[in-house]
Parts: sequence; C-alpha cells; structure tokens
Amino acid sequence: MSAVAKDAPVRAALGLGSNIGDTRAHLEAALAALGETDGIRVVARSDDYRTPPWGPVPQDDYRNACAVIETTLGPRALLDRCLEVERALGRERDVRWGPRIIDIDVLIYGEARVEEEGLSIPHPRMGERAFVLVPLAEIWPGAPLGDGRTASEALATCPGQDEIRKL
Ligand code: X6L
Ligand code: MG
Ligand code: MG
Repeated sequence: MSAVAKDAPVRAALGLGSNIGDTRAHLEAALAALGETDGIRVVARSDDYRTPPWGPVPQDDYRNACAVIETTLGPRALLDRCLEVERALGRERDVRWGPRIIDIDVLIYGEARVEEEGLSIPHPRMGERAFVLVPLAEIWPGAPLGDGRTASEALATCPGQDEIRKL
C-alpha cells in the first residue's frame, strides 16, 4: 500500500429542486458549481421533471432532478458545500417548506447513516416522494434508501407518479 493512498471516493446521491425564476438555469448552475468543487465529481445527472408541490405550502410546480456524485468530502462537508451553492445562487430561507430558487439535498452517502443537527442520511422521507424517486431511479435504480429498499423498488409502490412529467 502506498504511503500516499487516498480514501476511495464515496458514491452519493443529491436531490435538486427549484420553483422560482429560471428553474432550468438554477439547476444547471447548481450542478456546474458542484462539479467544479474539489472533491466532487458528477457522474450522472437525471432528466428534469415537472412535479406538483408536496407539503403544506401552496406554491408553484417544481423542476426536480437528481445527481449521482463521487466525493472525497465527508457528509458534513458535502452538506456545507450544497448549502454554500444554494446561497451563491441567491436562496433565501424564510417560509419553511416554501418556494425556493434552489434546493440541494444530500439523499444518500455511500452506506453511511448520519443523524446530526441539520443532517439526516439517508434522507428519511425520500422513499415516499415521487419527485425524488422518479429522477433517482432513472440514474441509479439500485440506490439504497436505507430502509432495505432500492429506489426502483420504492418507486413501484410510490403514489403520485402520474402527475410527474419529464421535461
Ligand atoms: C405534512 C407535512 C405532509 C409536511 C407533507 C412534504 C413537507 C414535503 C416538506 C409535508 C412535507 C416537504 C419540494 C416540494 C418541497 C420539491 C416538490 C418537502 C420540502 N420541496 N415539492 N416541496 N419538489 N414537487 O423539491 O419536500 S418542501
Ligand atoms: Mg428538499
Ligand atoms: Mg434542502
């Protein structure tokens, strides 16, 4: 073993969403910024999907997508970089679960389980959200959701898929 061997990169999944302004440009800019980050390589990017808003806040439809990355960043550093990119694109946090210029969520980080302030991995509710599962299963059907199911297995029983349109 070489004395300078690096830890192998970890395969992680990110969920992206936008429902304010030029949503296509916001997703592109977010992925470009992530891909230019030292320690992040974007290895797959889903198509974009138009999805009805989930949650208690009435708001416009979203554009959602997922990306698979390989990263040498730890989970907290990866989250911090995602939040930094959100801020760089002008995200303001006011209404909880309200409309946003860009949202970047860490869905999966290897086989890791993380429960920390502001960071739960695997994302605890992604297995119920068609707006996550449809793009994720497109690029990583075997993605481990952490509940014993893969993305494609969860998608098979996930409601709301008929309201989602590939863009
Ligand atoms: C009761 C209470 C039922 C809360 C649902 C669901 C909260 C989803 C937040 C909920 C509840 C969320 C996106 C979205 C949001 C998105 C689409 C969230 C966070 N983000 N809808 N709604 N795409 N289509 O990215 O996911 S707010
Ligand atoms: Mg989100
Ligand atoms: Mg978020």
